[in-house]
Amino acid sequence: MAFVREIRSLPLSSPLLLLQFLSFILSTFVDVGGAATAKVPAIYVFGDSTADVGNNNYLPGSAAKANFPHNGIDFPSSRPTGRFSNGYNGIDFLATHMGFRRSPLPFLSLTNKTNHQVMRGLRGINFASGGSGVLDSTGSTITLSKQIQYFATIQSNITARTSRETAEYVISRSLFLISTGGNDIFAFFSQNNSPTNSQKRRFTATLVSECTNHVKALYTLGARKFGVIDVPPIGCCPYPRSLSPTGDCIDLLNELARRFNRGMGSLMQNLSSTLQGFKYSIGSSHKVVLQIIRYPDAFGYREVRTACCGAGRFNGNSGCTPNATYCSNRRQYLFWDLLHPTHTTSRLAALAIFNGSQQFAAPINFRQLIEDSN
Ligand SMILES: *[C@@H]1O[C@H](CO)[C@@H](O)[C@H](O)[C@H]1NC(C)=O
Ligand SMILES: *[C@@H]1O[C@H](CO)[C@@H](O)[C@H](O)[C@H]1NC(C)=O
Ligand SMILES: *[C@@H]1O[C@H](CO)[C@@H](O)[C@H](O)[C@H]1NC(C)=O
Ligand SMILES: *[C@@H]1O[C@H](CO)[C@@H](O)[C@H](O)[C@H]1NC(C)=O
Ligand SMILES: CC(=O)N[C@H]1CO[C@H](CO)[C@@H](O)[C@@H]1O
Repeated sequence: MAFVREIRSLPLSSPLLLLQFLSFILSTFVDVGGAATAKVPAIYVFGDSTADVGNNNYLPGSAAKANFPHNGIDFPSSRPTGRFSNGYNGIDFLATHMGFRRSPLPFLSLTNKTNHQVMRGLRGINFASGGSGVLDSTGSTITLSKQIQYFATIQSNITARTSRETAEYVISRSLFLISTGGNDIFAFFSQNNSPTNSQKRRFTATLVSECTNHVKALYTLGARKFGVIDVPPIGCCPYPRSLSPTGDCIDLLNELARRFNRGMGSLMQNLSSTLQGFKYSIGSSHKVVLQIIRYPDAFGYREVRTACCGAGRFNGNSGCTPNATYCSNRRQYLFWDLLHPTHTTSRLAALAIFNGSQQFAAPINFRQLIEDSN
């Protein structure tokens, strides 16, 4: 119930705004692929399974993997790559919009040859790891702190092999993409599904404060342009719905996501007014997903509750494994598996975040962020 109230009160529901949103999407579809040269030297990606392009494939014991069918069924050659998607994920589309021919490679796929790392590092690297969170205690995969340590080794290799000036030039003009927070919220929820207001406040304040350390660590290593992707209404994923007796979204998860997102907005604004040269945009996958849930028809969706691939209620009881069933009309599904969006949803979200209005990316969109050359 609270969830319904929430989406009704969103200020982006006027038909005019929706029309503008749709028309920019149509105009941008034509643009994609015609991209010429990259608009930033490199993209460095940090976060969880919403951004992982295969790092976890290199972690033998990890449970958070997607390098098996039916994942990747719509990827070129129907190849599972470790992306939690039927095709590409949001990072892939953002990289294309920024003029790259492909998404930056997973850090763990790079060989240990310093030259190779430096060459790749100059074009961007993806450090994201499915299952990770803001907190080191969340998940058992490559923590965000560890991802930043990996970047530090790349930064020092670039500096050693080129020059301090080159490293500073490349890194300060590159985009640092961060997509994280959802797993911390799930972990908190699994330990306490009826927290008091002060417990909620304390938890999200801890997350935001830990993010302050992460972002400052990257700034110290030379990062200046930050693209943060906020936490979607994760209470509406097929997995939480499958736990809910009524099949409704789990409000508490959505509320924690909103609190964390608000805190991140405040944090980034504060950092931009205190740290020299600090620039940022927060892309709202949250608002894109709420729009799709509210206006499925307008976006060509037929199913916004059940996952395309999985098992059990809402296909939300287990992941997309080789023995799971999957849908044929994948373009009409919001969710690919119990927790992740489809290729189609990721494409829509990336377009809105890259080139949309302030509803979807604020205070500027990702295009404006990377075109800012000061
Ligand atoms: C971004 O949107 C503007 C209109 O707001 C449009 O002119 C432009 O072609 C779009 N660019 C891309 C790369 O999508
Ligand atoms: C790089 O070296 C480390 C430790 O020496 C090793 O664990 C890792 O598997 C190596 N990575 C690759 C891609 O060979
Ligand atoms: C941002 O700054 C304001 C004003 O100093 C402060 O009240 C707020 O707590 C800060 N937010 C974060 C997340 O640091
Ligand atoms: C599907 O396979 C997974 C492991 O790949 C297994 O845990 C699960 O029980 C299987 N489910 C069914 C319905 O066979
Ligand atoms: C020259 C230099 O800084 N080399 C470092 C490159 O990164 C690896 C780790 O990935 C370090 O072990 C090297 O010392």
